[in-house]
Amino acid sequence: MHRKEDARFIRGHGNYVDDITLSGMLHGAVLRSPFAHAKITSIDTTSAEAHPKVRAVITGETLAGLGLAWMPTLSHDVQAVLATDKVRFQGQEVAFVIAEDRYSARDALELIDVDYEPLPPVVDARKALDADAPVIRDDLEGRTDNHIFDWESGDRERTDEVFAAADVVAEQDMLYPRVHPAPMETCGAIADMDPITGKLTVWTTTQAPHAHRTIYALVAGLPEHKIRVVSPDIGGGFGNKVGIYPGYVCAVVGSIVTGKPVKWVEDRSENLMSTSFARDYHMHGEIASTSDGKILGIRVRVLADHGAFNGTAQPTKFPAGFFGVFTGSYDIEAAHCSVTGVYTNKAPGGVAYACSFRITEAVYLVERMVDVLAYDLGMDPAELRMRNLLRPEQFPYHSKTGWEYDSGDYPRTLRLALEKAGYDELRSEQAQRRELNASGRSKDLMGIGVAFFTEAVGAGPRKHMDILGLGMADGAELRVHPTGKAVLRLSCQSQGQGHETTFAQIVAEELGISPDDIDVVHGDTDQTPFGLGTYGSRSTPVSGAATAVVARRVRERARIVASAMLEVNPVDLEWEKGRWFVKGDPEAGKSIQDIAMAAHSSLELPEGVEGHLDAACVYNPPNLTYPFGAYLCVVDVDAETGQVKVRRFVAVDDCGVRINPMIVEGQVHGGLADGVGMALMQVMAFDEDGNHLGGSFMDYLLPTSMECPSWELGETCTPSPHHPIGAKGIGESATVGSPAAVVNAVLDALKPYGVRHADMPLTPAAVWCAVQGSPLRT
Ligand code: MCN
Ligand code: CUM
Repeated sequence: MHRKEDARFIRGHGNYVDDITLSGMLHGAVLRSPFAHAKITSIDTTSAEAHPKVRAVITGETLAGLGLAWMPTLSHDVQAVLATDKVRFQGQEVAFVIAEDRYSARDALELIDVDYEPLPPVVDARKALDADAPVIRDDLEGRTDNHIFDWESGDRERTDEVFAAADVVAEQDMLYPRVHPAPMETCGAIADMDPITGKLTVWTTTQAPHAHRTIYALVAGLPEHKIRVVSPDIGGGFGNKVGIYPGYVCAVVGSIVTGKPVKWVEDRSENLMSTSFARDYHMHGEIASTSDGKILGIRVRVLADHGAFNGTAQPTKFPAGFFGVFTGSYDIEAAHCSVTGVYTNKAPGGVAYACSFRITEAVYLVERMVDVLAYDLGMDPAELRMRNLLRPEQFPYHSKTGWEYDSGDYPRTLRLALEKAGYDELRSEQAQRRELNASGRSKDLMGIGVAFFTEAVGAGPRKHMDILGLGMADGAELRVHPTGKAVLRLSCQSQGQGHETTFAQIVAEELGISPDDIDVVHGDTDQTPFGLGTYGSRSTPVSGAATAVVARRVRERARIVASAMLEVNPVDLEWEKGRWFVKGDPEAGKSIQDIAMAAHSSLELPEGVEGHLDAACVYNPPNLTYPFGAYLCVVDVDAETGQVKVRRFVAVDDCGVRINPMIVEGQVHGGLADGVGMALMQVMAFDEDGNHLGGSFMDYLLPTSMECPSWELGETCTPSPHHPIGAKGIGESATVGSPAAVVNAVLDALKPYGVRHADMPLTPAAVWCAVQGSPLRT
């Protein structure tokens, strides 16, 4: 089925925040810090206020007067809305100008005079805990260092024992660099405080409208029914639109101060420099095995760079997200990891870019470590994986770090990927190529990279998972109108994933109503039930389950109505898609449309049965879902220029039952392109003063069709046993699994040069330096 929403998108009729214009609307712009770390000694806004088109200038001091200078982050920290004391990263919000038009607001920024006293910045996370490191968060009481948290998982002692007894131990330091999802649409908001009704409406780019509303309620002290958050069409979120940004809060305050609606939409550089980044994990991995390649244990130490405020959005009990699944897809005896989070003078964030709550980092780590081990053992990396993958009979599998993998048949999926790629032929082609290289007849290298991943998505069971105290369940409401058309209301919010299509398909499958007759309403807190929103590929696992459950409840209500219509006992009715009929008499039946009309009619219903045809549900998932996949990448590398070309990419994904195969493939295509981008091109770089070096698309590179091969997809289907329709999430799988496949492929190409590891991004310079055996200078 084609996507219902594309009819408006491909005609240019999407309705994004910046398309909305309200009567009398003013425009805001943010003044940002040029320094990574500096004391603010004074801010003079006189000239800006004198600008003929400026209506107001808001500073940290104005906000402090309202008790709004600081706001809570999603990780139990606070973040400056507008700086009052210091600036803590380049691009931090310092003042907000409200003017009659966007250009005047921007012009007036230049009229604001701020005196800064620069302070030494902490740029390298590895130096953040040094005794002489400047303390970034001196706003927090009693704070004498840049330490945020320590978190560990697994059994340290048991792991140490396993390592002590192992034949082989391989160690490797690796960095998953700071990257940014860079969605097509940047972030923005329009705030409209109605002075008569006291109702605040915020149109905003949010992946989690209900969570945002509750946070506004808590921060502003307004009751929730006086706040309406609307998330219209969104041009990509990728985790960038989970958090609340200072610009949103400034727009709200601006509307209160001026009595007019205020629009604030950031530009591309602001998006890249100040909004939620991803990764920035410095990892030290160790892997232990027998000499013939049975993996015994994995041990990891991580230093996590969280920037100037701990603004990552992770479930409360999981400060390092779901990094705990770093044991990957393998049957091992023991594992342990410890993660230390630190502050640095960089933008806050940390949940973004299809990360599945840090499973991107975990999968990259374990898949690189398996290749490092293969290198040391002189074993084929695909064979090493096959030897250690969990076996189908081990499911449900209880991992050594406490996760319950719901279902899987890993060897089948890996075998399929190897067959599709023609693995043996590729290896023989490579052997021939290496002969040519060795005899100096060619400098063209070829590499084959394999990665196998398992994700844990669909957060999550309320008793284990909450964000800022809000449990991670989601509501759904389904109403069938008298004519048999339906409306489904969801708490999650699509940013391009196609929910208006796929969620209609779930109802269609359960009730036999055409998906064209089912309207999916989302992204408006006044119109939808409460729930935590779309991220961590949770919509299908949680809201998708809620949708199947409400549809089934409606079906059961329909059965009672049908029994009254047919004057039979409900137990004597049988369901076939779209109708209830009398067992043994298929002719005597009523379609769901007939039943819907009857449910709204004067038909007498049994005692205690209400009329109409609707249902609601709050779905509290019993477990996460565990999608998985096997990826294989083939690259050609020019040893003389360091240029990498991705020749082929085979991706076999298993996300259980696929609701819409085309949408699933689209999700995978997008994620694979992300992986090529991260592996070869992307990094948010900083100089030693903390200047951001990637504030535009000239420096922060996005992959295009030129860098991507024609993806070769395959699938296996292992339904989730606890999900009502057996579906698992897919939205982040390819971003999680693909970087390791590409990096493994490049390093496989460089094997003859004795290169075992090199960090992303594997730019031509990085590859060339690795070949030369010289350190990369950035
Ligand atoms: N789907 C399906 N069958 C399945 C699983 C999913 O047909 N077995 C469909 C779903 O119904 C949905 C889509 O695939 O239409 C993605 O579903 P899901 O895996 O549940 O992920 P979410 O809908 O929760 O989307 C979130 C996920 C995340 S966290 C990031 S980051 C990301 C991603 O989606 N951001 C995206 N993919 C994106 N795609 C687009 N176009 N834009 C983004 O911002
Ligand atoms: Cu981690 S990016 Mo998605 O979960 O929105």
